Amino acid sequence: MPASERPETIDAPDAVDAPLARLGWTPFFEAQLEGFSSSIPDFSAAAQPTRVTAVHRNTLRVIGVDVDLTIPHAFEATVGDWLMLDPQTKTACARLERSSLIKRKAAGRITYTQSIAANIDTVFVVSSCNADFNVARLERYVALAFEADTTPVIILTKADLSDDPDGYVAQAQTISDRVAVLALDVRNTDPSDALAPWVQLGQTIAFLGSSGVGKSTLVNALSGQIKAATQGIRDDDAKGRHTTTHRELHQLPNGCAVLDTPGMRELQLTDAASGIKDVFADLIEIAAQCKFSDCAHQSEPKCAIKAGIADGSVDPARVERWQKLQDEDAHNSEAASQTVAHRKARDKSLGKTIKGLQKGNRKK
Ligand SMILES: Nc1nc2c(ncn2[C@@H]2O[C@H](COP(=O)(O)OP(=O)(O)OP(=O)(O)O)[C@@H](O)[C@H]2O)c(=O)[nH]1
Ligand SMILES: [Mg+2]
Ligand SMILES: [Zn+2]
Repeated sequence: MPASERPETIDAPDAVDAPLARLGWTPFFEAQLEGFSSSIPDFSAAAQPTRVTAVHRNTLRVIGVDVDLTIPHAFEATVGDWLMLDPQTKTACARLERSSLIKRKAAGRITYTQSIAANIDTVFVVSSCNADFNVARLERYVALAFEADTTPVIILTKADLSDDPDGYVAQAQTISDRVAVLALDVRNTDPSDALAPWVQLGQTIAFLGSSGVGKSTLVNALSGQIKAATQGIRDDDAKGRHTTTHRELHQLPNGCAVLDTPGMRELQLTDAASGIKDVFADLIEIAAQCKFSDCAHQSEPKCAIKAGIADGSVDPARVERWQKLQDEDAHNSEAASQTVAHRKARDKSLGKTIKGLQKGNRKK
């Protein structure tokens, strides 16, 4: 891995409260505390920072210094968020600004955006050297991570099961020259050294990928103990059994926070235009040479992308995947904003109806 791909600076843990640093607290959050008490109504001066480690149907689990509580939902918090906890009421009185937010189109018919995690520094995009491996899927995850302002790293597990792990690595390396790619045999080798550049005190890392690729196995290997259940995959198609069922933030002995997530069945992007641009930066650079600035690279004259395909310097399959992701993202972003607009309009008209009823009642 080139040195340039390693994280340059790790927030100095001694600049902030050490026990909080072990939960991922950095100067970015510390700086937000000043001025809170005056600017936020209902803010308790005794409020203390706590991190959301799990989101349940009706509650959040928050952990802080000498705090481990279940509290009601607040501020649309997601896993990884920092909430200021009022020790008296045991409720959240503020959510800190996020350093990053990973979101996707929620699975299902109605289009809305689902937050997956906040305040993640590094996203380990996990796939395995078997039938799960798929460049198009990896590109999606990498776009998601770029869009969220995190650093993506591709991890290819089960190197022990492949005759040619280097072949998988080479394919994954074609995705982006900004993304480090590692092949690991997590069964027989401790991954701590290979992942050490990212797995540091005060950092927060997240494992994302399909079911059965070995995310929880990695979490357990890094912690040196069983934090999460793991289970064998199906023999016929190498698919996992959805062993992890909810997102949970764990603490590693070295003070790195690590998020284990359930395998995603499908990952649809929404509002990810800039993340997609980051992944396909090479094609965007070439497309800048097309005669027309809005060239669709189909039948336009003097199209640099088509010229690249013709001379073999551009992979037509990659162009197709780029266009497909762009279209999907545009479609989902539009549909999601319509859903929000529809909800707002519905809430407004419902509000009017209620007000009308209240008026009617008062007249009676
Ligand atoms: N041979 C081999 N098996 C591995 C490796 N990493 C994980 N496994 C196995 O893969 C299976 C699935 O691993 P899990 O860690 O449960 O996978 P997961 O990604 O957490 O799956 P979900 O929780 O369903 O999303 C388990 O049987 C692991 O022992 C590896 O590097 N080599
Ligand atoms: Mg798991
Ligand atoms: Zn073109």
